[in-house]
Amino acid sequence: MTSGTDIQVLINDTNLSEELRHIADKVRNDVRISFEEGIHLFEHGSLSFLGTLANFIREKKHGNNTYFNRNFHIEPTNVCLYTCSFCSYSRLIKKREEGWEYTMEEMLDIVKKYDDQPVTEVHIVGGVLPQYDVKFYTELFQAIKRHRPELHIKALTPVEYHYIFKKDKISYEVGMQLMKEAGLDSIPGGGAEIFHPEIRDKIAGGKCSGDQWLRIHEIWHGMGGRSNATMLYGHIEEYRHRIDHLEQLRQLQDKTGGFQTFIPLKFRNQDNEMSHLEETNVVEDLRNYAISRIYLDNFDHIKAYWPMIGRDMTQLALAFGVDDIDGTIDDTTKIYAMAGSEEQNPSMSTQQLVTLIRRVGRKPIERDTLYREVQDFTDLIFEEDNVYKGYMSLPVLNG
Ligand code: V47
Ligand code: SF4
Repeated sequence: MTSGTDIQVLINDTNLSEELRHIADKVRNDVRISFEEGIHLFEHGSLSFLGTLANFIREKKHGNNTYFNRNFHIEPTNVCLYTCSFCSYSRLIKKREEGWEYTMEEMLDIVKKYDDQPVTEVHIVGGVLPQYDVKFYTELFQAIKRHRPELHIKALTPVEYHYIFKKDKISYEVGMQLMKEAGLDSIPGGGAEIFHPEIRDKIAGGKCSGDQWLRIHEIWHGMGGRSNATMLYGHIEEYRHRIDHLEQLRQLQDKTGGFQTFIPLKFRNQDNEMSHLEETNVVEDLRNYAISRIYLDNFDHIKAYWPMIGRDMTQLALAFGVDDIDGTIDDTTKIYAMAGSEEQNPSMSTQQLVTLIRRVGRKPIERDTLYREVQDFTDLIFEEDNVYKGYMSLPVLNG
């Protein structure tokens, strides 16, 4: 675990450059790093240097607490009229037979499947198609709330919102108000990709711009709503595009305080138009988590999306700034399975998730979408499971 002493060692280490020691000093004293320093970290920060800084921040904010929630996903369709080159969905517009387009009833049936399960959140996101419009989504949210009022609806991204509001010729403000009244509780982080137009125009041309993505979140925050943010990295972008992305999020967060968590999403290269690109390696992924944690000083949480990166990598990420690992997902989240995620069947029970967290000496805390504690699993022994009893005797839960 990282202490202030570990950082002090870096500050005094004359083998390190002046610039890196200065950054370590800033982190030690809670001083924000600059755009140029962010780039410098990407270019010159070693894995161990970045890990020490990021873990210091993570433990200062959360100690060993590691959050997860119990949620399930609905993907209304896997067909999309946009053609983002990193996505496996858009090709389906040509191969419709491989696609699905759920009706309202089919989506409600998915919700009902979880009636007797202690889930707190439904995460709804998928492709963009004309039949899924303002009327459809407001009716869907209302129907979910009628059926299960306490279920938190985390749904759609500015990509869908921009499209459906434009189609109905209503402003973002009016549109988001309609969504709120229908039962929308929060907005997930998707659709952010890379904000910088040099990259966005090449990989996600046609859908909402970076500015529009940020504007919709700003309006939602202004209405008292909370949301998440992502960054799709490891394709054709340069480090300056990543830092630009983080900078824009940091500036909006200064203004609104409405973001809860930042989720770096590693580009996966299976079955999409960028399959020729090599994926980033483990070291680069951990460095990216760490720099995100260091740069986004005004974000409470950094999340690793475990179905995408796999269980071993998730455990590693917990030492590089990550304090949240998303949810227990009992059905296959298909967008990732298609793009080549580590988990071909990404489901993990609460018990498995708790074990994963405990094994690396952290404290598993179930949260709801708004990060209110639901249950502390640190000392809970699952009755039917004798594997955990072994771990409980290890001195791993320090702090
Ligand atoms: O915006 C698509 C990404 C995102 C690929 O807010 C890909 O809690 C990697 O945003 N390789 C949607 N990524 C998912 C998302 C999300 C996930 C988990 C939790 C939350 C949250 C949000 O998935 C898209 C896009 O950036 N994506 N294709 C790919 N080939
Ligand atoms: Fe459509 Fe989203 Fe895939 Fe782009 S990333 S093609 S908007 S589903």
